[in-house]
Amino acid sequence: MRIVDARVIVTCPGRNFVTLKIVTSDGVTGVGDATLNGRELSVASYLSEHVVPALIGRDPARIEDTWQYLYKGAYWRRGPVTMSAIAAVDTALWDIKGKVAGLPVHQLLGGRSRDGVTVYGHANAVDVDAVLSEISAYIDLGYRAVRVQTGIPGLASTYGVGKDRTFYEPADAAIATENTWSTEAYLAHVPTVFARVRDEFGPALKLLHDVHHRLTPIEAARLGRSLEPYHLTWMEDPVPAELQSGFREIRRHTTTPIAVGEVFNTIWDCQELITDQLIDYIRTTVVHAGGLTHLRRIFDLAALYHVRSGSHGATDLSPICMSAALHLDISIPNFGLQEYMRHTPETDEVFPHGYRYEGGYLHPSEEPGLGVDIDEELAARYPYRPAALPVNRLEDGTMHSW
Ligand code: CS2
Ligand code: MG
Repeated sequence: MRIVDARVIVTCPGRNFVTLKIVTSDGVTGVGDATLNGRELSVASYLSEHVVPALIGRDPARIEDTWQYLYKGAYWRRGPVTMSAIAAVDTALWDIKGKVAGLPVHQLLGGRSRDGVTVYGHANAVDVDAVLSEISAYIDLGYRAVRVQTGIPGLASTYGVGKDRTFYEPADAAIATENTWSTEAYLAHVPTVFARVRDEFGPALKLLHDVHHRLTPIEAARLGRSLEPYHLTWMEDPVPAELQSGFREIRRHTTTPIAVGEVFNTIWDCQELITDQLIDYIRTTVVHAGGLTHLRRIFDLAALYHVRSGSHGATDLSPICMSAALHLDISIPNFGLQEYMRHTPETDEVFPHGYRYEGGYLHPSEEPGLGVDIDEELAARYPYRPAALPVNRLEDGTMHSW
C-alpha cells in the first residue's frame, strides 16, 4: 500500500481549521488536524509546499520512520508550524493504521487503562455571581472538574471570558484587538473568587484556573500561595515558560499544583520542567506537539517523574485533534485531565465524529481508526476568514504576554 494523495483542507465553520487528508492506493483515508490558531495558512502552506510532495509514494504503515523523516529531514528543527504539520501527517497515519487493522487507535496504543476520560469544563463570566451559576450548570451536566475565569474589576476585558456564553473564541478580529492588563488588580481579585467558589460548592469539585502566561515567577508564587486554602487541581501557565528554571522559584514557595504546555511543541520545551519535577501536569497536545507519536513520548517521560497529562482542548483544536487525544488519554497510565470546550454545531457537522460526552467523561470512538472524518463538500462552503488572537498591554502601554 502506498500514499497516492494528500489534501490540505482549510475551512471556517465558525472558526478556522486546517486538516490534512491522506489517501492510500487501497482507498483507505486518514485525517490529521493542522490548526495553529491565528497562523493557519502558514501550516497549510508548509504542508502543501514541503510535505505533501514528499508523502506521495511512501508506505503509510511506517509511522515512526515518516515522523523522523519529516523532523530530521527538514534540518530546521522544532517550532509550532513544523510540528503542527508533522502532527497532521502522524495523526492521519495512525488513523489509517487503525482502519487497516480494523481497530480503534486506543487498541493500537495498548488498550484502555480506564473507563472514561475525565474532562473539565469552562465556567467563565464577567463577575463572581455569574460564574457561580455557570459552575452549577456544569455540575448539573455531570462535570467533576471546572476551570474558573472571571473578569477583573477595573479591566475592560481579559482572556478566558468570552462574549458568547456557550462558545469561547478569542481569535475574533482580522487585526488583533488590544487588551489592557494589571497584575496587581488580578492578584488581588482571584483569591476572592476562589474563596466564594469553594464556600459555595464544597471540597469535592476539582477547580482549575488559567493564568495565561501573565506573571513573573515570584508573582506566580504569591498567587499559588494565596490559592492554597482553596486547593486547586492546577494553576495553569503561571509564567511564560521559555525559561524552564524559572519554575523553581514558584515551586519553592507554593504547593498549588502547576500545569503548563499548551504552546509547547516538542519534548525539549518541557524536558527540564519534567525531569526536575517542577510541574504536575503537562498540557501538550496532539496537534501542536508532533502528533500521537511525539505526544506519547512526552507523556512516557512525564510518567517517570509523577507528572500527569492534561492536554489542551480549546475550540481551536479541531474534533480530529480531540478524537486523537481521547485515544491517547484512555490508554496511558499517567492520564490526569482532558480539557473540553464544546465546538459549535457547524464545526461538529463538518467533522462527523464518534466520541461522546457522558456524566463528566468523554469516551473515544470504538470505530476503526480515530473515528472522525471531514465532510469536504460541507467544508468548502465555509471559506477561510482571517482571525488573529488578541494582544495585551500593561496600563502604561508596554506590550505584555496575552
Ligand atoms: C486557553 C486557550 O484553553 C486554554 O487553556 O489557554 O483558550 C488559548 O487561549 C487558545 O487555545 C489560544 O488559541
Ligand atoms: Mg490555557
